[in-house]
Amino acid sequence: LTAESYPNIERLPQYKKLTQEDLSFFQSIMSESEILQATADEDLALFNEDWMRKYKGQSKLVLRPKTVEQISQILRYCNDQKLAVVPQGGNTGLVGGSVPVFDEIVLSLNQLNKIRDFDPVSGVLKCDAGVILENADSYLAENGYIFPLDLGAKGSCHVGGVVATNAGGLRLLRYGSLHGTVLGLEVVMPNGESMNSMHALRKDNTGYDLKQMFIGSEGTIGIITGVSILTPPRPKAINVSFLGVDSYEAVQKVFVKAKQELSEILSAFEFMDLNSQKLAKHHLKDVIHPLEDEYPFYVLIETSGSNKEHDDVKLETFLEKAMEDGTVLDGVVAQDETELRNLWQWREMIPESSQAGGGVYKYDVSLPLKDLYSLVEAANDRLAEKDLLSETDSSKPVISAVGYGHVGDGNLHLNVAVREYTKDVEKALEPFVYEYVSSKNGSISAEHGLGFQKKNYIGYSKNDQEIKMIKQLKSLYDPNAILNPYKYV
Ligand code: FAD
Ligand code: 2HG
Ligand code: ZN
Repeated sequence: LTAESYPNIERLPQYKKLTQEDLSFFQSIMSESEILQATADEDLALFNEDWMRKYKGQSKLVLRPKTVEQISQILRYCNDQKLAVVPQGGNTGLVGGSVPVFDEIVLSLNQLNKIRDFDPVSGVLKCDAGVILENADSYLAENGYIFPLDLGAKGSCHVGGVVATNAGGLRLLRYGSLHGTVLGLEVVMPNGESMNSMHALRKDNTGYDLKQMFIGSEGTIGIITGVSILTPPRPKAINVSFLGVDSYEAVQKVFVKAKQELSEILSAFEFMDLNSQKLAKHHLKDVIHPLEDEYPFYVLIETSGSNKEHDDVKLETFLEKAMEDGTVLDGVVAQDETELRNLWQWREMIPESSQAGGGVYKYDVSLPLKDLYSLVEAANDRLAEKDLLSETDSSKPVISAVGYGHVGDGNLHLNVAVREYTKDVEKALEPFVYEYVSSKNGSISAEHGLGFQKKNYIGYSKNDQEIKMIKQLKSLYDPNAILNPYKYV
């Protein structure tokens, strides 16, 4: 979808259109390799299109600075000239926040990518915002530590990008949110001023905790250039088990038992419905599913600890009990690293599998645990009622609506796999999904943010006073609104 296909969006005339003079300025502060321009053969699609290929901007210029000083100069200039800018990390965001809507300049952090410092005693890592998450984690592994966040996009997303989205990921249950683990940030403000707050302190009660404002701000109020984060010791023993259960009730029972029996070694608790596994099977083709028979729901449990024998005994006892009382119907435990990765892929590949048929509408919500799966049922009913859904009939736009997610965090991912993006499907689901979530006192974004997709729906999760204060902050720090326009603020 391009901005033109959205009836209520028009390019705002307050933003200047790029001129030769502007280009000359950028060329005066950056080298050739740091500036990418659209040409007849190069439409900058990698930077204009999002991961889902759902949103497409028309930027003619991508800047890829290598220093914080350059970022300051760029923003100071853009602010003076009223040129709009979209900060971009690994471009793996799932709400259309990382790509331009019209001709905004893309400021990519992918060349600001150095590890700055690591303290092996405290475990505090300081790095540039553009370091790829997996690279940060590999560096930490060499030092016996682990990045306190892991997600399927780790090979592409940036440390700065995950902080800007406040991504949650697969182990939030164990290591908590970035609001707790990030100890400091360096941020360039829209006027070019740099806020250096790269602290390494766990405790610091001296006034407002300014860094929190940028965690989850989605590039609307400043550009994160450096991150200081507390990393935990890398667990020596990891176990993964993949279980089949017969109802969502049973998923909840297994969760309670897992907390009781595995307590401090539980590091992930994920659930998947049968339809999500069908999509993954279709996508992964020749790979054999871990469980021979089909079950209505699946659970992936990971434990991490420091003593393999101890963890093995705990997991065995837990599984024995859960199978004896019939809560778990079948299950496997990974015997080595390869099997472990194989089990994880049946969870981690769902986002990709669900869009392989053409496209996907994604809803990332928080709901009370008892209501978590009811949204998937309600969405399926609604799509069937509107006659939009069929697994086999290719004249219907929707292939399947599947549910999975981070049960441990009360976070459901509803993915509606479609053959193509259509207004009919979008209208059937929005605001229906948001109304449903709001009626259950949930959040319309648990971890992916609002971006462009949910810009009109913030009112379902924030009240008028909260929205007023968000807007006040935005106009205080970005009075010309040059940063990430047309998005949620
Ligand atoms: P981008 O996509 O480039 O940007 C995201 C937003 O942050 C944009 O609004 C952008 O303007 C802004 N931004 C980026 N960098 C900066 C910066 N340095 N300063 C200021 N603003 C910036 N999310 C989860 O929470 N949990 C998951 O388990 C999870 N799994 C995923 C699996 C897959 C396969 C994919 C594709 C995505 C997944 N995500 C998940 C989505 C998640 O939001 C992103 O992967 C990640 O947070 C975005 O990082 P990025 O560097 O790609 O940022
Ligand atoms: C995950 O948990 C990510 O896999 C992506 O947050 C979810 O694609 C999605 O909807
Ligand atoms: Zn997720």
